[in-house]
Amino acid sequence: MTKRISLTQHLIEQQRLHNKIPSELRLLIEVVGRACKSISHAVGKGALGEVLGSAGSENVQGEVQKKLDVISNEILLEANEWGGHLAGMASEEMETIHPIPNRYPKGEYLLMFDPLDGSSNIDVNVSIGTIFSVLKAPDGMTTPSEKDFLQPGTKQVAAGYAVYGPQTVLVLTTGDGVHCFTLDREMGAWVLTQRDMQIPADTKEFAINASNARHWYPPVKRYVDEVLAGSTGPRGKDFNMRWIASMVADVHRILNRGGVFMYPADAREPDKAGKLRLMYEANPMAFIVEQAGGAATNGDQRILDIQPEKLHQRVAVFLGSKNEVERVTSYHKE
Ligand code: P6P
Repeated sequence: MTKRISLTQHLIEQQRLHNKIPSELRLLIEVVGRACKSISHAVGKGALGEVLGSAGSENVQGEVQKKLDVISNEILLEANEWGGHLAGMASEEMETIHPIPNRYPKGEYLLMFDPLDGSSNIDVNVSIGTIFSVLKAPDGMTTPSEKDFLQPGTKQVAAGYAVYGPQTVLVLTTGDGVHCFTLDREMGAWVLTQRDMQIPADTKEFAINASNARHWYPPVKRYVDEVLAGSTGPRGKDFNMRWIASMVADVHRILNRGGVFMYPADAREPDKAGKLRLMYEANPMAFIVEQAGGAATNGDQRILDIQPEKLHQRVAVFLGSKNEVERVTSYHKE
């Protein structure tokens, strides 16, 4: 077995050997890693920690907040406020951006996150996770405003997610491949367990919430009908379907064995945007997927090229095995 190295050693190697990441960014990623360990601990307690169920409030999305949504958001805010590497934060759980309090030093990065993705799975013990994205603050910025966060996904300097499942894993890219760390609970350390993850270009597995089929636009309906027809249809091979309703878990499966994940816009939304959020779900996942040799579009263009207009804007998402994403995207263009 190859010698295991920690997240810290991996990041220092990236910083020192490859000059890929500045020390401030390394520190930021380590702080986020520590926060994800704390969230994993809180999630793992379940009913014993009296952290299940609803918080009795709604977030900016109009979704009922779970206690663990609020706890996870607080953990990330508190862990990152004092470090001196951030100029501001934004979260799915907060309507406006969260500037760094004046009593703390400011840094040059902006951090966005979905603190606990897949909340509908919390109370039934199905994998959930944290998704995060890091941007550089615009040059000359003093006090951050929402517009400073509205940068296309190509400007991300780091992105990652944690999955709180049978294992707790942290998957990270800083633009130099995708690497996976598994939490060693005895040592409390993130240990490198997979380097340079690669998504197979072809797959026999697709992920979509099929209960929305009657609302889909024709290109999605055509793609899904073809994969459902399997070896009897134009694809000439049988497909399997998975839908965990936790994006982090579906994406992690795809990173490990290929697949195509789809959350399309459908006839229910007049603005044709879909459900998932661009800044702290689609962009970080698109950066990771592309770094692993996959593709990510909104059916029309590369997700990373989209110029954001609003902090919580939604976007249609097709991501995963390159050849399948290109196929379903091509159907949108016919
Ligand atoms: P649906 C979780 O709420 C989430 O944002 C993603 O993690 C997941 O892929 C999707 O929504 C599930 O949506 O409509 O199937 O419940």
